Amino acid sequence: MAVVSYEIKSGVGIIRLNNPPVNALSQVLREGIQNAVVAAQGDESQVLLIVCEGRTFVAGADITEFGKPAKAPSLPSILDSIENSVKPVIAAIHGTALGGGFEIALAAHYRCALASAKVGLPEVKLGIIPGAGGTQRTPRIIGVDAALDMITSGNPVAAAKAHSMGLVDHIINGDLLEGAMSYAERLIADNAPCKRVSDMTIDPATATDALFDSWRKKMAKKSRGQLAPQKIIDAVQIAVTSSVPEGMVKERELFTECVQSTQSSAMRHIFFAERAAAKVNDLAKDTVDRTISKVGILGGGTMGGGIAMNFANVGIPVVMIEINDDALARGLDIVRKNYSITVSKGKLSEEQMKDCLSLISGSTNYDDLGDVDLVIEAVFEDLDVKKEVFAKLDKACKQGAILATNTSYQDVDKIAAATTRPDDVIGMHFFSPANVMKLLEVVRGEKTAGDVISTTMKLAKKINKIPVLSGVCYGFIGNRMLRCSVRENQLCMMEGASPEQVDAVMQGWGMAMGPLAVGDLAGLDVSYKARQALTEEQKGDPKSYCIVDAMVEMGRLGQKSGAGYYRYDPDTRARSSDPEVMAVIERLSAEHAIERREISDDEILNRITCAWINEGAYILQEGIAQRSSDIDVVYVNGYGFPIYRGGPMHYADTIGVKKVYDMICEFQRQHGDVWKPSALLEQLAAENKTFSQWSDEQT
Ligand code: 3H9
Repeated sequence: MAVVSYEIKSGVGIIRLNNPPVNALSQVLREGIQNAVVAAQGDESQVLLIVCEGRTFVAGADITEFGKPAKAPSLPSILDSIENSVKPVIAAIHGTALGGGFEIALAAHYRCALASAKVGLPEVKLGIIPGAGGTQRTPRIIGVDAALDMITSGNPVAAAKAHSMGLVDHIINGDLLEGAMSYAERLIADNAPCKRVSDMTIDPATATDALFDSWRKKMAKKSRGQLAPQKIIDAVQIAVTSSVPEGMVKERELFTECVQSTQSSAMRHIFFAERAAAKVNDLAKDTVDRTISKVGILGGGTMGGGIAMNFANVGIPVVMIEINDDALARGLDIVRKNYSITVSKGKLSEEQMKDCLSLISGSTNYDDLGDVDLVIEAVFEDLDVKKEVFAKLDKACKQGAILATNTSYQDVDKIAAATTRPDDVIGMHFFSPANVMKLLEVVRGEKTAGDVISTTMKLAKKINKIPVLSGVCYGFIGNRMLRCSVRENQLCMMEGASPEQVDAVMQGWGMAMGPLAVGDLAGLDVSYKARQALTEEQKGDPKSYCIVDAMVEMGRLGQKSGAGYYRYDPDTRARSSDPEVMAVIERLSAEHAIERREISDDEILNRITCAWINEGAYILQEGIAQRSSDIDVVYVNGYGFPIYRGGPMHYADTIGVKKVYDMICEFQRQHGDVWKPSALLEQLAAENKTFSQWSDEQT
């Protein structure tokens, strides 16, 4: 079928777009729309209807074309043709009309949408601003404040709400084409005019400088370090005093500036990386997924409860198993409280909460796992305990059930070996809070069956997680790299930095929080306890953990005990510096005969980021991660890495792999073999290649 086809029915000129999978506005589609609209001006049709084949209306510009030389016709010129059409143009929306897709709809004279459709301008999530009138037309319809909310958040708006805001004129229940045709015929009968959004104006009283300033401040805080949100505000402000054609010229300049920025390139990288991460390279083509209709969760702690919610939220029944009635009641209560918080925030209705809760049952008997298709173990992080649990699961669960462990460090192969069916065993490493965090590390054991991997990856998407496949190693992808950066933040403090300096550097660079503040939040005892299970060799250089151990041994466990690297106000949790901590650090430096020195912010940044990158390179060379962008997805979605820097491996590609290699070699000279560069890093530096190029070559 042609990318764009045209026919006239009952006076309606139907322009059908068909560019699977999401009708992105690639050059052929743009050209096809332009030609169809222009040609239709002189034919016998009375109105034009733009409608899409497939699963969605146009989902926006073709993101793969960004950064390449622009090819005519440009989207703004097509929108000119649409808006200046002599006969009314109607956009008929199903699925999602996003970005350039919604901008087409805004240039049309009427918009109708299926009740299930959504519209939105998600460009900000790609580090850009709408570049085809979105910032100029939207505020004319819904006002400046609502437009800023919609465009700076990038969140889609459901059809009913869009209708109430005036963004959509007519809602269709039932068949899209039938509904759109009868709407078009009604417009013909009414002799409806070409209603142009460009003819609308913005009331200046609703668009004061103070309003724009408050949005600038709000976005500087909410999207710290990001360029696009500020440019969106600039563009919307321009709309107040300019005509749409004038405003679009300026909007285009701002759009171009954003598209060319390293921030947008990083965010586009993450967009494609998240989609690539779901793909498993070596699965047999004929792999048939297992059906997951009921799930068992072993352990009703914070983690188990959070995991259970993910399944209930998408209508999959869950049975939670605990060791006794009290523990079970506590577990179910955690879930109830979490849902109540969501209801109180207005993000869930009472009715929805009841539906979800009705899907979660509890038991203290393993026999109640007999009919589940997947069980996820979320018990204490101890290999022996987990092995015992898996031996029991092996007996209790039916043949064909997937047996998953939520371990964050333990050896999935050893856990699998405790069963008679290691091919059914897999790791599902959720991140805390498990009902909120998007990342899911799916850990394939040596014997995990292909259909178990495939089922788990798809199930992750179903429960709205972003899955990344990892092989077995201590800490998998994320925590293994984290250990290396923690080593460096500890050593920087031993050599002269303060917790405040380390946190300020990393937060200032864009991390959601400084690493030491994160430690306080997670609880310093967590890594302390994990370390107790390690041999001296596995623990590494005592200088790299003596500070955190001292904190724990002083009872400074972090926020939960009111003090860690910082002190916390018991009522407000406000953080303050504590001279006692500096005294401990200085004492430990002296005990280890380290002469403290001034450490530059750059050194801290480079040591922490290079520690991630070098370990990431080892992870790639060992085949633990499938591709370098998977590592980026893990860091952006699980570790507070700034999306606009694209993840550690993309960051290395951006600043230059050779430069990173040279820094690491220098660190090795200064600090020893913990900094031994990975062979892969060395190879890429020699060949002047990026991680991304290398990953592409592997598939
Ligand atoms: C824009 O419009 C700028 C304008 O203002 C100005 C221009 C001048 N381009 O997500 P899925 C691919 S900026 C190219 O798995 P779903 C995607 O990579 C754009 N490719 O499906 C994947 O490929 P593969 C503003 C795209 O059903 C496949 O399609 N628009 C694009 O879960 C399926 O995608 C956006 O930011 C694209 N625009 O979700 C919307 N979109 O199979 C971005 C998708 O090879 N898209 N692909 O892995 C989305 O949010 C989701 O794809 C959507 C469907 C909700 C539409």
